[in-house]
Amino acid sequence: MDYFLTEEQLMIRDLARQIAVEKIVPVRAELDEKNEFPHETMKAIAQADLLGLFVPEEYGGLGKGALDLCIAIEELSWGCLGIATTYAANALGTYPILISGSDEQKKKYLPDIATGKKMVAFGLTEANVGSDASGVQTTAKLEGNEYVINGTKQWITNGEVADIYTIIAMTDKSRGARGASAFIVEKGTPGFTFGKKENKMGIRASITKELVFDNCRIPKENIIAKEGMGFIVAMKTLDKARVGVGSQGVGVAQGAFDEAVKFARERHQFGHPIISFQAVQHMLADMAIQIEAARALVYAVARFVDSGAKDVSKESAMAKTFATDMCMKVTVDALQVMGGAGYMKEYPVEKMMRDAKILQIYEGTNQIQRNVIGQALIKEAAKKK
Ligand code: COS
Repeated sequence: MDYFLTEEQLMIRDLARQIAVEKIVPVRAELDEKNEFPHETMKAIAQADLLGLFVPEEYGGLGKGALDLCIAIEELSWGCLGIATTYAANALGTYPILISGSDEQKKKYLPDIATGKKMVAFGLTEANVGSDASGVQTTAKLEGNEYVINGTKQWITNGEVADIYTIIAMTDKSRGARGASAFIVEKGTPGFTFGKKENKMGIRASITKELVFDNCRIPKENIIAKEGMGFIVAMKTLDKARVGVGSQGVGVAQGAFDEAVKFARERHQFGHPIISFQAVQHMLADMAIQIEAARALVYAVARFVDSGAKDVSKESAMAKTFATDMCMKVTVDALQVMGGAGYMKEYPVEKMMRDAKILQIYEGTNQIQRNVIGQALIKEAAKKK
């Protein structure tokens, strides 16, 4: 279907697909097996200027919007969600600076992020804080010209790989969500170390680690926005990023679907290719419908984000939920079409199915997304009264 993408968007799509085909598909199984970071692929992505896609031109980026980023993420996810997660988490970590950072912070950090010289990670989650994001236990105490940070962040994508970390810590625990603040912490700061590398079910080409802060002192200028604004910075960051998780779902589902179609044409049973059987055709038809519906929603929401709309929470949550629930179903069904072959590591679909599961969990579980949508519906209904 023609989504009336601009010439530039079509170029981004083709470029990201080319990287997926040439640099991702040949290595994805090995990276998955070895739980290894995609150094070479990330270099290729940086060389293609895709790391600077969403960074404004004045800071050396391409100045593109949410839809452009979704298109790139979708194509990289088609190749490997672990690599696409590494790429998307870089944007997630940069959003707090882009959305609420000072001019000085933007000037200092964005040019290196745009070229890929420096990578970024976002640190909100903790051992006891996932869905309940306002319950952050990591603290930041102002002492003279420095904030002293103590606490541990868990399951952080790009942990240790990244050079710049945007994290949420409590500056006033008594104020709940309003006591949280956002900070920039650079790798190498004394008192900032990393925990173990997580051994995950899927997205194994992405690196997930703990961030450990033990009396880590950072300059007071590293606060993003003001004290007490951290929760809102985190929420706005997630609002902007979640549509991108939707595009990850579309990309992985498309990848699994393409594999299933290819296999169904080649595999013969009862003297015929299995794609000639209606049972298989109906499964493929349902998969195609769901992928296209999710893509249409993701692109529409990304355009809505690009319109500058003030509140995109509900729509972003809808795109994330619909596309990632779809992705889980489509990857399971693609494997089913392939039968025993799909279950084997010789084919990429079992990996895609393992990878897909995280999409219903990270950047807010799909249950939390439904809460966000529910709250928005209540507010809208109250306004109509
Ligand atoms: N944009 C701007 N402000 C927002 C906001 C948003 N999307 N969502 C909430 N806020 C504001 C509220 O308006 C409120 O402000 P006031 O103090 O002025 O009233 C404040 O933030 C607290 O909001 P709320 O009471 O709704 O917070 P809750 O603790 O109930 O949490 C959810 C809301 C569940 C939506 C939030 O905790 C969440 O998104 N959790 C999931 C986090 C997540 O994605 N974790 C995964 C790891 S991060 S990769």
